[in-house]
Amino acid sequence: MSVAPLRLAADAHVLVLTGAGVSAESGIPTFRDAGGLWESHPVEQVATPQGFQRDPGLVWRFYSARRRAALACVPNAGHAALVDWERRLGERFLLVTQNVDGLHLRAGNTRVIEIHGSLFRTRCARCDRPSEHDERAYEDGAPACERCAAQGRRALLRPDIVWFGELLDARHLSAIDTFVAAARGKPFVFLAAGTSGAVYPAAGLVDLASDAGAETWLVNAEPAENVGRFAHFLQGPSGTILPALWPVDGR
Ligand code: BJW
Repeated sequence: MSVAPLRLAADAHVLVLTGAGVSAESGIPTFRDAGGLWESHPVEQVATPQGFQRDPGLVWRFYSARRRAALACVPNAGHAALVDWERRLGERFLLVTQNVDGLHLRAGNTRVIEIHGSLFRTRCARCDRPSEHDERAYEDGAPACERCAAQGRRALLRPDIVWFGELLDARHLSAIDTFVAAARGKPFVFLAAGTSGAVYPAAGLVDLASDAGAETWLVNAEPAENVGRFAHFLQGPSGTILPALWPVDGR
């Protein structure tokens, strides 16, 4: 596939939004494609607070299996390209990911905001103790919060994932706003990759960036639901397109 490289000004800011498609070539299933996660696991059962209340054991089995699967996968060429973009742009780069698989961090990106949480963090469903790194699998029921237990309260631990109907972390949204404000009036590129553009507020970031003057690009296997809001659409696998978009000798 031939891809005309991006032409980036020396002081360009680049905001990238990634979704499940970016990890597909690492072997992690997407959500809404044929054979995707929602086909075998109804979203309301495993990815809503109500589903967790109804059957916390089922939810933990779902996330335990995904923890194991994600740990067995490795980042692909699309992830590696974004590490290179960060290395070249420094503070003028920000990666916002909807993915919870940790592959961007494992690839080496540090300027990453995991807006939908992380498979590898666990928090209490009731108290505000900070979430903790956790790679364990819980197959025999949901674990209890020891801090709550010490205070005589019964509470369960849950995956630190943003489920449907839950608010995103305000600090994350504010960090994105700060980046966009810094990019306003400067050469600014917004690029979304591997996402269906179906879930908000992530699907609305293209509008935030456009309003701040960004040139907008979508890299996706299929036209996303919000494809009409992008100025450029490159159809195909992100693992091929992202490395070709801004090759090392591209500036
Ligand atoms: C490739 C490829 C390859 C394949 N290369 N491409 C405004 C309007 C309407 C509704 C709302 C709204 N604002 C908020 C809402 C409600 C709701 C929402 O958006 N609903 C929509 C379904 C309409 N949003 C929320 O509830 C959010 N909270 C919130 O806004 O709170 C305030 C509020 C609440 C209620 C009402 C109003 C305001 C929270 C959203 C949290 C989403 N969490 C999930 C689940 C995480 C659990 C888990 O991981 O287990 O996050 S949903 C799921 O979808 C997951 C993903 O991060 C997210 C996005 O999916 P993604 O990444 O786009 O994956 P896919 O599978 O959909 O698409 C993959 C794409 O890749 C496809 O297009 C392929 O073609 C492509 N692809 N291989 C390139 N190799």
